[in-house]
Amino acid sequence: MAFELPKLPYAYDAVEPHIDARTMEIHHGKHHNGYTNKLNAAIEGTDMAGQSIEDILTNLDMSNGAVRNNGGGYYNHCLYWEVINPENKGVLSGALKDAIEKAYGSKDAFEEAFAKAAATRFGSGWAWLCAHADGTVEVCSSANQDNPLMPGIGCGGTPILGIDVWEHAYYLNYQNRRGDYVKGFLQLVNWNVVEKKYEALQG
Ligand code: MN3
Repeated sequence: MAFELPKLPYAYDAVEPHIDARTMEIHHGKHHNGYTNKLNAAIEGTDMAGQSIEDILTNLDMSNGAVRNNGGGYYNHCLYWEVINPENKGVLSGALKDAIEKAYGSKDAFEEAFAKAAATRFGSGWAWLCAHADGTVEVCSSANQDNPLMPGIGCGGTPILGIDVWEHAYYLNYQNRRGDYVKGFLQLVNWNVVEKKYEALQG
């Protein structure tokens, strides 16, 4: 069964003014769609066909550039649309709030660390908040379409929040002002979704 481009559970203009509708439309309909189609082509007829995207990435041969780039692109963007969902966003609370405060001291300090990881990722890539099975969390970043599920990326755990810092994610509205885009993104985070992902990892 092939991977499918997920439908957004909200309209392209639902995350304005932080992310503009035209950027959302191109990003979802062209970029994410392209990763999805190329991933399907890359795994067709291999042992990876029929596996979950998580299994494919966790066991990936990193020299397989087509699956590394397009499998990463497929997974990363699925997470991105989920965590900027404007519906029932909630506020940071519960066990995730405790874990973030234990690691960073406060939500503000976490946001600073996350924004720094996003700002200092040279060129194209992603910044993440990852959770480990022992309940700890960490911020990190990765290049291109890599992500922490892949072997040897250097930040561990499972991503529960991720920001795309490729220029295609923000250039129409923000041009070179990546920092302003990151600030806008942090206004959009759906903490209810992120918390559910965190809790699911704790068994
Ligand atoms: Mn992108």
